[in-house]
Amino acid sequence: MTVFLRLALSCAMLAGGLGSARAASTQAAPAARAVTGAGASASAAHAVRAPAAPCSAPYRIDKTLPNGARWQLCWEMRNIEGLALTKVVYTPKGNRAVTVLRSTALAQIHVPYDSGRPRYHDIGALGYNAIALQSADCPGGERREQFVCVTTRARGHAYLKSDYDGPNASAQGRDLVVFSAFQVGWYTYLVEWAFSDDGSITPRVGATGSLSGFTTTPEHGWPIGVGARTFETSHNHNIFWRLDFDIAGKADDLVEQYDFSGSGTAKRKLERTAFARETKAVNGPMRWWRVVDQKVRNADGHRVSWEINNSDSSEYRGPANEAFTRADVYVSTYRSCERLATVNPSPGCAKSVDRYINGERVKDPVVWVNVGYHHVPRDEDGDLMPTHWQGFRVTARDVTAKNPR
Ligand SMILES: [Cu+2]
Repeated sequence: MTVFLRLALSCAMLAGGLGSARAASTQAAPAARAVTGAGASASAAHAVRAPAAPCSAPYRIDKTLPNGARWQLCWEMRNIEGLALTKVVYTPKGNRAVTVLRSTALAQIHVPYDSGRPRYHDIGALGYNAIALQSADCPGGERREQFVCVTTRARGHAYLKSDYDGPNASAQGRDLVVFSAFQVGWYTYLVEWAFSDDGSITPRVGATGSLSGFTTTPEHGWPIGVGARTFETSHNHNIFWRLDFDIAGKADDLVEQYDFSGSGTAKRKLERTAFARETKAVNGPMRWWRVVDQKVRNADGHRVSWEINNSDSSEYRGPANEAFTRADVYVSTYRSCERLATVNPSPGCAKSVDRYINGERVKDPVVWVNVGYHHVPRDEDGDLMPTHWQGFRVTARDVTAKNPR
């Protein structure tokens, strides 16, 4: 991975991003309060007005998947973060629209090598490195402004159940997929969000392209090429996402952590921790988080929420001067200048996500998710490098009163 990218950020670049997007989006989504309030019936669906289009046509994505689930969102290519998705609204079949995210984008790709250096921060000017996609790069989809692919793809069985008297009940699920590709030195990063027909969101990044060619001693690498002469350096890809949740609007959103104590015993006990103040958290067995709207309920009277599961991380922990690597999830209160998880470019703002967490009361939660992948090179990585994926899952929890199939 080469360095040329992350040099000076010009004022022009700073001007283009989150701050202005935020300002522009304040009129967005009157759908906010519209979610299945208690008593909303399935038949109400057709009576619900779609939210006013919050962005112009090339930037608007509005897809109804085969099971009737609808996703509406906007995209923009930011100079600093690359692809950002904003005003994300989910409408389950037979239910009302609910806003999920005000915005989401990558917040850093930190790449420390096992030999101690180099230690890259690959995001800072990602938008300039977007790759013009060709038709074959966007199978079954449509390219937007060259750089964004909007498509759908199968996600396997949505459900399957036998019926002894008749045919099995089964259905194939489908995802709306939005992605861009970025060339960062030798690497190509595929930056993708999948919006499923069951209300879940899967953000992930695939790394492909070519190995960077850094070589080291046997203890920090793996022999690549003939014999045992050249050892390609192992490294981590620590990828940070920033998710500005606005579930049914930004009011009343709360982040909770769930644990299930009782390892080694027959019983498991649910333990809820509310993050009323800014908090950093680490992964743990069975641990997950959710962002819940404390007022808006589904037809069963349960609070509407989206769950965050970060169980596929290598959980990289760096030295003291990389304190941002020492937690897997951060919850901050919204601040427009807090854009990146490290090397934050905004003047007058803290430089890294660990510093954003300073005990403030969380009024409008922003969740930062850190997912690590330890890349130990192998012969198959040359050349071209097979895509290795990393990401996490965001799952609807009690948005609808039953499976909205
Ligand atoms: Cu790698």
